Amino acid sequence: MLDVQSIRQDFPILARKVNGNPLVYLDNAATTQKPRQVIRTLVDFYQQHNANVHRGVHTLSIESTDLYEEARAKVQRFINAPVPESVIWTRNTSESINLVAYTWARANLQAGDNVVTTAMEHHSNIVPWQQLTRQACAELRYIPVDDDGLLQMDAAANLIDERTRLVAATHVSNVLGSITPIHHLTRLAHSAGAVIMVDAAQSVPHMPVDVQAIDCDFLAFSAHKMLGPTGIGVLYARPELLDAMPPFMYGGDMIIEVTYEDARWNDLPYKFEAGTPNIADAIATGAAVDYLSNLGMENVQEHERQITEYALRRIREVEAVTVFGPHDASLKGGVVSFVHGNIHPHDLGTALDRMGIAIRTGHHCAMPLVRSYGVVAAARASFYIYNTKEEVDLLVDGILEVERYFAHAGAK
Ligand code: 7TS
Repeated sequence: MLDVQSIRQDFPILARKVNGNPLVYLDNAATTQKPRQVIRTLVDFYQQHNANVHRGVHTLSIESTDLYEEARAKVQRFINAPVPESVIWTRNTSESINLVAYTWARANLQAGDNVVTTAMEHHSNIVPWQQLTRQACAELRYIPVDDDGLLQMDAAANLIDERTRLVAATHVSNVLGSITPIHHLTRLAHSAGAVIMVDAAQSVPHMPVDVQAIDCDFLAFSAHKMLGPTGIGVLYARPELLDAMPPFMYGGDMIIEVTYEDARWNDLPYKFEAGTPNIADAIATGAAVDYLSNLGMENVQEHERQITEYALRRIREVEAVTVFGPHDASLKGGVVSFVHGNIHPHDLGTALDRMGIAIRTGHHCAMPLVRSYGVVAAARASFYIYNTKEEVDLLVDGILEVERYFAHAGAK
C-alpha cells in the first residue's frame, strides 16, 4: 500500500494554507498537484540541458534529444505500447482526440457511416465527433448509461453495427467515475470491423493500463492529470494506422524532404509532431511516470478505491445529499459527484473554499450527462495518491457546517 504521509512530503503545495486553513485538495480529476521530482526535472532541464531537439550536433542538443526520447520510451513502457513510434506527444487529451478526428476520421468516414460514443463523455470526446459526423453526413450514436451510472452494454451491442467505423469511449467517467468494460467494447468494435479510441484521461493516471491487453487502436491522455506538467499529452496509436493517416499539422520536423513544389513526410512519430515540441514538459512527464511507476499502479488504484469507498459512505450520511454514479467503489475511479437538496453546488464549493477545501462544481465539461440527471450543476470530490480519509472527514464536516449555516440563514 501507499505511504501517504511520505508521499505528501513530496508535494510542496500541500503545505500551504488556503484562506487560513491547510489545503485539502479534492479536485484531482481537473488536474493533479506536482511532486518536487517533476518540478526539479523541469528546472534542471532549463538550467542544465536546454536546447532544441533533433537538429543539433552540439552537446546540449544531443542531451536534450536523448532526454526527450527517453521520456517517450518511459510512456511507452508505462502503457505497454509495442514501439516508441506509437507514442505521439500532443498538448493534451483534447488535442489527441482532435488529431484522430482531423486525420483518421476525415480520411475514413463516409456518408451513411456511424461513430458510436457514450452518454458519459467529456465534451472533448463529443464535440469533435459531432463536427466530423456532420461534415461526413455520418451518424453519431450514444451508448446509454443505466440507473447505476454504468454503460448499457446490451445497447452497445445493438448500436455498433456494420456501418460503425469508430467507437470513441471514455475509460473512466470524470463525473460518475464509472469504469467502462473496455475489453468488451473493444471486442464489439473489432467484430464489427470498426476501430476503437479510448479516452484514458481519467484511467491512465489512476490504474494500470495496458494498450496491448485492451487491444485498443487509439488511446488519449494528459500529463497534467498524472502529476506531470500542463501543456503536454499523449496519443497512442497502432503504428499501421498512423502510417496510413495524413499528418495533422504541417511544418518543420514533420517532413523528410521539401522542394518548392512538394514535401515528403517524416517517419513516425515525427510525422505528427510539427514544429519545436514541448521538450521540457515531455521530459517532466517522464519524471511523473517514474514517480507513479515507483508507487506501482495497482497500489495507486487500491488506495483510491479505499478512499472512494470511505467517501461514498461518509458523504451519503448527509441526508440531503444525492450521489451520482455507481455506489460500489470497485466499479468506479476516485470520483464522487453529488448534489445537496438545499444548497446550490456553487454556494457549497465557495463555502468549502473558505475552509481551504478545493472541490469542483459545475457541469464538469459533460453538460449532456449532468443535465440527464435533471440538474445543471453538481459538486465533485476527486481523489489521488496524497489524499487521506481525514480529508474526507474534513469535507463531510465542511458540508455539514455549510448546511447548518444555510438552515440558520433560511430560518431568519
Ligand atoms: N476526457 C476526460 C474523461 C476528462 O476528464 C478530461 C478533462 C478531458 C478528456 C480533457 O482533458 P484535457 O487535458 O484535454 O483538458 N477533465 C476535466 C475535469 O473533469 N475537470 O476539468 C477537466
